[in-house]
Amino acid sequence: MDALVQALADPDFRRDVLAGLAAPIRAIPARWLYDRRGSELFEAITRLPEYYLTRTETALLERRCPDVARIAGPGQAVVEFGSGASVKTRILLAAAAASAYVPIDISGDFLRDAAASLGEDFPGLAVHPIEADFTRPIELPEALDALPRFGFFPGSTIGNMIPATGVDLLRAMRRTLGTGAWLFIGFDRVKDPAELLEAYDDRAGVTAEFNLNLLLRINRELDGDIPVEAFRHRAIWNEKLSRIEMHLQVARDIGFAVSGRHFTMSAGETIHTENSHKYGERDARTLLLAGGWTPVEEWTDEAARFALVLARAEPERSAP
Ligand code: AVJ
Repeated sequence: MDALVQALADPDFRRDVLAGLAAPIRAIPARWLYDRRGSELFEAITRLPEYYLTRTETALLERRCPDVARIAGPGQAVVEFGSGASVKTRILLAAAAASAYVPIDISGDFLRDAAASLGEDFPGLAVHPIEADFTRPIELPEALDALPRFGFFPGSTIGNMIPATGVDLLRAMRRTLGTGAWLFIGFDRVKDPAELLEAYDDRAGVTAEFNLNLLLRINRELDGDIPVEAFRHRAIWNEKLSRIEMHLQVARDIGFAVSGRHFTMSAGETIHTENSHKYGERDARTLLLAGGWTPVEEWTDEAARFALVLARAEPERSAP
């Protein structure tokens, strides 16, 4: 049985978990939070009263997509990076008179289902799903060669990356979309740390369950015996790095095994599981410029909790 579990385990998951648990500062990449259960829990998070992000961004999209459509013009090939959140895509497409829609995601099944249902709801829209890792430049289908390009990256997903990785991603998007393309991107704003902490440590404990689910996943998929009940969810505001961090903190000294390797942790130690960077008005612009995108227009809600920025890949200039 153990041998079977081991043989079926995702080798990338095992590599990341073993390396992350052995590191001096223990950390596991946030992407592994999103197994089936993790994705369900994240959906539940988006409906929590404390988690203002999704609600605020969706209302902003409803209100501002007509402006965006006017600025960018009709006939765009809308390229969505890490699709799946098709609610937001529908708001954009309903306002935009786009010619084509290109959802890019690493998870193929989900991608094809979402693409099929969108194709039905927007007849006349050419849908070209691409199963790929969008952190690297992607060759778009030839059928789109003549169309203007419009990248869509909502959800403050950019906030999951440290700025250096975010800039690499923005540059890869520029390579994928080409000079002259638009990028429409969501940023969560810096705000009162108390409000941020509530959003990442809700009263109902859904975010805690989302975080702790990673340990259950490790035990199940990597033949682990981590005592999950010894861990607690922690959300921390890191002022210097302008980000919320999620950690799993152990309450007592423990020893456990994962994939036949043994680990120990002392009371109070943590495993870092996610970052969610928050950007001020100028921070967001600087990040975009560093990634090769010139901000053109931006919109926020009345409380300036969340921002949508429309940027453009202008021709690169070497002087002055
Ligand atoms: C999906 C990365 C935007 O950082 O706010 C929510 C993930 N983690 N609550 C975020 C998340 C804990 C979310 N993103």
